Order: sequence, then C-alpha cells, then structure tokens
Amino acid sequence: MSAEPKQINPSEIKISQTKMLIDGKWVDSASGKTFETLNPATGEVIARVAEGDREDVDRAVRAARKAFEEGPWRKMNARERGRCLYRLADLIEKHFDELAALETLNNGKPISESRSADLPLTIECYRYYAGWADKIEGKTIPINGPFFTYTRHEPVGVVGQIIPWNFPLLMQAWKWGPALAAGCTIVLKPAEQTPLTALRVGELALEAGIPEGVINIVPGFGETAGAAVAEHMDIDKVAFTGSTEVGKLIMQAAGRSNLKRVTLELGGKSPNIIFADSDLDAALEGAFQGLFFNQGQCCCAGSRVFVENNIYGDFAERLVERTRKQVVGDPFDPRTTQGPQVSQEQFDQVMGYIRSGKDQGAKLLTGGNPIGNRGFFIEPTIFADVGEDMRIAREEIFGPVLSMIPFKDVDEVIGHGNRTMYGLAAAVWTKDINKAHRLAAELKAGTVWINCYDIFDTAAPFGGYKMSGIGRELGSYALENYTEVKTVTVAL
Ligand code: TXE
Repeated sequence: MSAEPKQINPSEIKISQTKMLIDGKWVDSASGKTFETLNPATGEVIARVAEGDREDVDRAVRAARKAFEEGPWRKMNARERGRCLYRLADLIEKHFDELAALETLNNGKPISESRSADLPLTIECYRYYAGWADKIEGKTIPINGPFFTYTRHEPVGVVGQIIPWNFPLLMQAWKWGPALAAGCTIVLKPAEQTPLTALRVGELALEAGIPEGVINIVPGFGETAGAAVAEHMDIDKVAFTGSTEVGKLIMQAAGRSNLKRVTLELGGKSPNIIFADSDLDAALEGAFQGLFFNQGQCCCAGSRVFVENNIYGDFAERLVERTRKQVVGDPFDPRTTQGPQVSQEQFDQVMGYIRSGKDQGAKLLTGGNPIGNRGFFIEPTIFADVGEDMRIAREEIFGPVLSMIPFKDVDEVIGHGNRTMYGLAAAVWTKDINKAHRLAAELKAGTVWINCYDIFDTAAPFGGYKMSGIGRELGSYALENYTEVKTVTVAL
C-alpha cells in the first residue's frame, strides 16, 4: 500500500477505458449502444460505457473458445501462466491509488475501505492463485488388475462469469484468479452499476501478458448480456455472484442450454449470536461492523443480531451509541466510514424495508431516514424486538439496517438462527469453548466465525448452504470449479 493519499477530487479521476474487451481489442458494442454509469455519492454521470448484448457475448465466446483451443494459454507452461498472474497483481499494486479512487467513485464505498480492504484483498487473491497455477495435480489410483490409473485435472474450458457491484475489483479477482490458474478462458460480465474498475483491470491484464482472447469483458445489463452468458451453448461453466432470484434464473438457463457447470454465491441473512459471557466490547464492534461494513452491502452481512436476554437492553443502548460514531458522507473524505448505497434502486429497496420494519411493529432505535437530497445516503438504522416473521428478519435488505432479536439459550438460538432459507455465514461470541464449537457444528452456514466477523482470506473457502448458493469460492476448493477430472487407465 502506498502512503496516505491527499484528498481526491473526483472530477480529476481518469477514466481510461469505456469500451468492451474482445479478443485482446477494445471495441464498441455491435449495436453501438452505450449506458451511463453513475457516481452514487452525487447521482451524476461519470461516463458512458459500451453496452454489450447477445451478439457481443457471442463474439467474446468465439474469442475465448479460440484462445482456449488454439491459443497459447492452455498449452503454456503452467508456471508461465502463474507469472502472468503475478505480473497482473504487481500492476494492480502499481496502480493502487488510481484503482482505489476509481472503485470509490463508481461504487461509493469510503476511500479508506477501498484502500484498506478491496485493493489489498484483490492483489492477494491474484498472487495466491498465481502460486497455484503449477500445483494443480491429479492422483494415481490403485485399481484392481494389471492397470495403471491416474487422473488429470484439466481446465473446464470457456467460463462465463457474472459479478455484482458490492466489491467489483474483489469479485473479479475471486473469479479470475482460480479460472486463470486452472487454464480456462473467460467472458466476464461486470455489474451494470460498476463496470469501470473491471475494464481498467482488463487493460492491466493485457499489459501483464495474458494472451489475446483469454479474458474478454462484456459490460451490459443482466437480462441481456448476463442472460446471454447463462444461456450460451459454448460456455462450459458459469460462475455467478448476485441475488438468489437471479441465481435461480442462471441455473434454469444452464439446464435449458448445454448443462454448463454452475456455481452460485447468493444472498444471506446471517445470524450474529452474542452470548452474555463474551468479550462484550469485541462483540459490540463485531455486531456493528458485521452489518454496517460496506454500507451493509455484503452477502455475509450479520443482519440478524441475536443477543442473550440478560444483556439485551444494555447491548442495544451501546450499539445505538456506537452508530453515532459512524461518519456518513463524502466517500472521498478519509474520515468517512459510510458512503451512499450503490444506486437509486438499492436506496429505494432499503428504504422500503425500513418502512416495512416500522409497519410490522419492530422498534426503531435509531436512524431510519435518508440523508441529504443528493446521492443515495441512508442513516445507520437499528431495529429492536424484531419478530421472526417480519420481512426485515427474513429477507436480505442489503443496506445499513440491523435487526436485534433477544434469545434465552443455546437451543433456542440455534433453532432460530437456522430458520432461514439462507446459509452463507454466522458468528458466535462467547468465551465458553464448548458452546462455541457446538454452535459451529450446528449452524447451517458455509462460514462460522467465532469471536470475530468478516475475516476473509484468499486461502479459506467461502460459499453458502441452502439458497445462499452452490459451490465454494477461494482456497484450493475454487480450483475444483474450474477443472474437469479425467481418469486415464493404462493396461500394463
Ligand atoms: O442483483 P442481481 P441486483 C442481492 C441483494 C440486492 C439484490 C438485488 O439483496 O439487494 O441482490 O441486487 C446480473 N441473467 N445481491 O439487482 O440482479 C447483473 O447484471 C444473468 C447479493 O444488483 O442479481 C449483475 O451483473 N445475469 C449479492 C449480477 O447479475 C443477470 C450481490 C447481480 O445482479 C440477470 C449483489 C439475468 N437474468 C446483490 N439479471 C451477493 N451475493 O453478494 C441480473 N444479472
């Protein structure tokens, strides 16, 4: 990371790329259409970006197919593929300030967080998978008879990747890292709200020496460009991060088309469970950050905070007190800890949930209102006494709205914590090691944090139970998504 930046003037941020990347060239869309991308802090247009559709996805898939079958990527020494990824990580690091500013401009997240979380995690992810490129190994297997059997882990082929807007750079890295290490070629559709850093990283990928056609980027909308990826007959695998609703559509499209492999990382309603015997200062910060980090726009947000009865009142008071220290405002001010929601649509959705919480009788402890009349800012909001059947307890809000729910004992909180269609993450705060491990085993979630929250590492797998998704990203597990296992048997 470089030294602390000076205050950035958003109008001085350079937008170097607004076209789409197909076969190593930056091109306009086939239709010539473009769409606006906005600064969520002001609602103003930053740039117009090439709008991809079916024909562009087709072109991108043809390029990716050619690069996969004929190009140097799959046949290149695995170690050289790794070197390309290391160079990409180095280039992202070299352009750290520029990319952090661009991410904040397009997404609205505080610059301090782009710099302390998004950029470092992105760079780390590319480096981690660079190291994997030459370590994807098969097995030898002792079968009956005079045979020699071994497995080859081969790249799955052309992969379609559809990503959301909440962590644009990082979601691109989670998708590109393992796919490129495995030797796949890619058609990426970034979210329509936040295409700018994806395109800039595309430029850096070419500079890093990733050959033409290996990565293709088609910005555009979900129902058009995204659906074309999901339905394409020549895409071997689709990886999607976004809403559960669209995750279902992706799976249906895969089923209707060519049974492409599907991995999904979807929504959540994660329980954050606080026992009276925990380190309450740490639990308080964990409850606060677990929800309010990234404007509440995290798939693993701890949006249901369960607090043991005997500390519930005090904890609520302290949590409200803590929200007063949240600095909501200009995401380029280094002191800001909460920026705007990403779009008008998301702002409206979150405000709708706040209204429903009030209407259904939850107790509003703080917040609940928009801030200012420019950009998509919402006060940090806390509801107490949230009933199990209320919409704010069941549905993903994806905004700065925390729901507090009291509980009496371990059995009750396990039951309640698991009564959700989601299962992405959970956290438990206690000093009792037995209780901690019992909950870790019984909570149906892909990640359980004990006495911490949002601890992410490129090496640790992440993904969901139930309707939070299919498959695991990160770590060595993610490589399985991008490889086919071939069994070879030789008669001796
Ligand atoms: O998601 P979408 P949206 C949740 C969160 C949020 C809600 C809606 O609750 O409030 O989803 O957000 C592409 N075929 N998450 O509308 O629509 C789309 O262009 C193919 C959770 O932004 O799922 C974008 O690139 N693709 C989440 C991506 O899917 C389609 C992160 C995500 O958009 C498509 C984001 C279609 N028919 C939202 N329709 C997480 N798990 O982190 C849309 N897309």
